[in-house]
Amino acid sequence: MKTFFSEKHRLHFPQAELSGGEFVTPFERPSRAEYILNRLRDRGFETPQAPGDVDMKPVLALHDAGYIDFLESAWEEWKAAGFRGEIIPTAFPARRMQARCPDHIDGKVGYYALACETAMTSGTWEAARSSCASAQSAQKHVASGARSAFALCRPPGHHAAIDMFGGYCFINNAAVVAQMFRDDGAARVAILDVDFHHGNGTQDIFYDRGDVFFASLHGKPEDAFPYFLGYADETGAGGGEGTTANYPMPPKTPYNAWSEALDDAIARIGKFGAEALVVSLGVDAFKEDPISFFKLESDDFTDCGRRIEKLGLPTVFCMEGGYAIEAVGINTVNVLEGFEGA
Ligand code: OKP
Ligand code: ZN
Repeated sequence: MKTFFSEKHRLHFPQAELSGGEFVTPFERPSRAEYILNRLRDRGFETPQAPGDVDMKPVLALHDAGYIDFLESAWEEWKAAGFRGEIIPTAFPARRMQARCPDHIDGKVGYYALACETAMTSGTWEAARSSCASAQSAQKHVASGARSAFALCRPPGHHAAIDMFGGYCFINNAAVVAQMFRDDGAARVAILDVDFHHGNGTQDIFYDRGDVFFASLHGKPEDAFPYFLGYADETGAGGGEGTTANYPMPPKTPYNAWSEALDDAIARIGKFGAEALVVSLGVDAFKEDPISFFKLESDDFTDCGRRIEKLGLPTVFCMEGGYAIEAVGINTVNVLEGFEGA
């Protein structure tokens, strides 16, 4: 399987994440990519290919134009306002307030944020674009006939909604890949999100569309980030009724229960008639993940890859989360090896 990766991910390295009332080193940090790269190399994968330039057309087809403008200019506006730290939102359009975008950058940041753990810095926008570019190059490789490809995306994407960043995400890479498969002529596309966290952004983007099926396995919203989406009774709306499938699961969920949900999601995707598959590949369902609560073992990820392969679909894997950093490489590559027949 070919892999795609941009060194520009390093341009996104905030120093601080607000967690439990403290500023800590962000869980989503550049070294995560190193562990994955090392493991890919050790297991005999070809050297990852650098992506081409990002194509903003499918990005703008899914994300709000004002949101993309905001991401592009946020750092300059933040500096121009005289702020000296990293960009962190502090005020939000909460219940019964106005949903109008303010002019001041401090207000704009809150308007376009869904949470405040995710800081932005001078290189964040360029890194987010390069992450999306890797996903796009992987899609092009598969669209031109390869069975599968892996995009080592950093920053990740599945929390990025139509017009909101947060949960370490800015551009929804997996959604962009799905849209590109549609634009290339696939009538129906599926996105399978196996990251521990609900893919609220992906769900938001495709909620009322019947052409893209979205399935997510995740910690139940009563107990896990992003808290405000991902219930089982969210099944799609309008033309997209029935094309969203959520599998919220409780603390300590082991692989036997998790894999039942996986099999159900896979069966639904098969019945839907998807012609291409995008996997939001987070490996934070791992038992030792520091911010998650499922109990998957490293070998379970290999089995997960095998089960996904049985769909027989052209498949693009986009990296999402996984924070037990030394195991992130092992678990990620296990999924890819399982898919390839290990
Ligand atoms: C991003 B992805 C740490 C809480 C962290 C944000 C989690 C974002 C996960 N105290 N909350 O889905 O892996
Ligand atoms: Zn996650």
